[in-house]
Amino acid sequence: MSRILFIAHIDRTMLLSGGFVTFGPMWLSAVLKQHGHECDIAGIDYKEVEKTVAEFKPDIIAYTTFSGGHVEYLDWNRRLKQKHKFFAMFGGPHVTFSPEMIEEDGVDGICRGEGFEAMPEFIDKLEKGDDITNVKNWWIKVDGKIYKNDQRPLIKDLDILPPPDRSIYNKYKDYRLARTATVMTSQGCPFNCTYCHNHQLHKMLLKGDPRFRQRSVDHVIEELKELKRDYPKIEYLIFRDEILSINPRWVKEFSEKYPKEIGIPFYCLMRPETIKAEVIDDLIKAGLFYIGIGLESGNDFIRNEVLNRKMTKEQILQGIKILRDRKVLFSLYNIIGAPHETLETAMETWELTVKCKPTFCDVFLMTPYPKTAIYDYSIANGFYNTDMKTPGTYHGTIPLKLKDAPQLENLMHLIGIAVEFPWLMPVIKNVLIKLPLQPVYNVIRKFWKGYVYRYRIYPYKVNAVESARIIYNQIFVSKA
Ligand code: B12
Ligand code: SF4
Repeated sequence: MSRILFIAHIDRTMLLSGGFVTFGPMWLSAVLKQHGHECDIAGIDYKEVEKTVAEFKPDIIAYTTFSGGHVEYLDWNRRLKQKHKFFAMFGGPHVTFSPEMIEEDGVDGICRGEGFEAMPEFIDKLEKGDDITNVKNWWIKVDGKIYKNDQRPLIKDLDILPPPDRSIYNKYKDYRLARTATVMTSQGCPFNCTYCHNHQLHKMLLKGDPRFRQRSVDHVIEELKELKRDYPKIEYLIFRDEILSINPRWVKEFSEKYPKEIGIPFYCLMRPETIKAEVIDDLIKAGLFYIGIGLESGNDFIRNEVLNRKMTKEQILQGIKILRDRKVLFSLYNIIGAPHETLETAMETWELTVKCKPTFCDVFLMTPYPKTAIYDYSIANGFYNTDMKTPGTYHGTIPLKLKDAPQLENLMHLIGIAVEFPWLMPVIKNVLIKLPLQPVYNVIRKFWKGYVYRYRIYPYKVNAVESARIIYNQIFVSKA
């Protein structure tokens, strides 16, 4: 039996308001517990991590890395290594695509891609003192020498997995108090948007590996029955799948079983051109409360050539009409700051969004993650900043070289309001985005978002205790 401490990003405000947890550790913990191991988690900040290490005394520290956040984990790991003896392993999207992180000081092993089989197999060998240099998916450093192994096939049937182990988060009061929980029914996405990790994953697939896998409806329902039993406060579910409703037959079965057995209102994501009336009707029957849609850009060249979204404006408007005809609440998510973006192209995004009349519009700054197609495109086409770092948020500064960058950054904060009140756009475009008032615009964006979340797109109202905890966390605890 090994003691494994997962380190993953934990934001207590997000735990309470959105039940936001990291699925990798939760799911891996469930699998590892089946193999008789003990698991814990930490990740609020270094102080919490250090305290947990001292108390839990892990044999293994297992980091789930996102690009950008990995830098902090490397630092934490070096500091921990000075005081404690443990095996430091790293998994998650960052090391999957940047496995050369194995060369960093203090990194003992990295797991590329799926960990469900790779992690227990590796730990079993480590525990027994067997050769650990030849386990598939792993890059390993032993006595300074690096061993690089091939990928293994993906698990074909996700139903063989136990449900994610939510209990590792129970030590956080904010999680126990949360009225929203997150769920994942699938892995992968068949599309190839240039800024997303899926096209990178597709390149790593072996013959016979599917691009998209979904658990059976019954398997998901069993998990949700447990969730209802263990967390009776839950009033809202967020399906974290890239696209929940890719398979209409699955949705039909879900719409028959979910309302009877679970009946909790839910949120999910969809692509506009995949919106079909029958599927939406089934989702509504199941309990759809609110839906998130990536519009991304109103400029055809940026949307289809640069971002590879492959959908026309007409398709977007048709999909949105289906939602509006049924009075479904929906958010549109847009990206500002892609290669070739100018104020004019961003205005096209605003115009198309206004035509769609969403319940809410959220806008993010383009962040090209290392090894993605958009990252390579940015370099090849002169948009790359040599001092570009991977930012930890989509709401800071535009990392690419764009002539209108400062104005676009200001616009990102104000565009949501300008979608709601289009008559504000002339003053935003001609005056406000030219002023150096970004911190003020940031506050305006956050207030607007808070308002919409409170009054429009959550099925319950945040109560006084929750508000007090959220404010306390934001001031004293949360890093985000
Ligand atoms: C849900 C989600 C969120 C949620 C929850 C975040 C969280 N902390 O989990 C929210 C909305 C908050 C979010 C925020 C962000 N996200 Co996000 N998010 C996702 C999403 C859709 C699902 C993640 C997930 O749970 N996957 C399912 C689990 C099972 O997969 P997994 O984590 O990869 O774990 C598997 C393997 O990687 C491996 N593994 C994982 N950890 C470990 C550890 C060890 C030791 C081992 C051996 C193996 C292992 O085994 C697991 C099982 O196979 C992914 C896309 C995706 N489908 O993965 C993007 C994704 C992870 N997010 C991404 C990004 C960029 C972000 C943000 C940085 C965006 C931003 N700038 O604000 C923030 C960062 C927040 C943070 N620091 O946590 C990127 C990461 C890209 C990259 N190169 O790192 C992804 C890949 C999407 C994309 N753009 O391509 N995100
Ligand atoms: S549709 Fe969404 S999840 Fe799928 S590749 Fe595009 S951005 Fe990624």
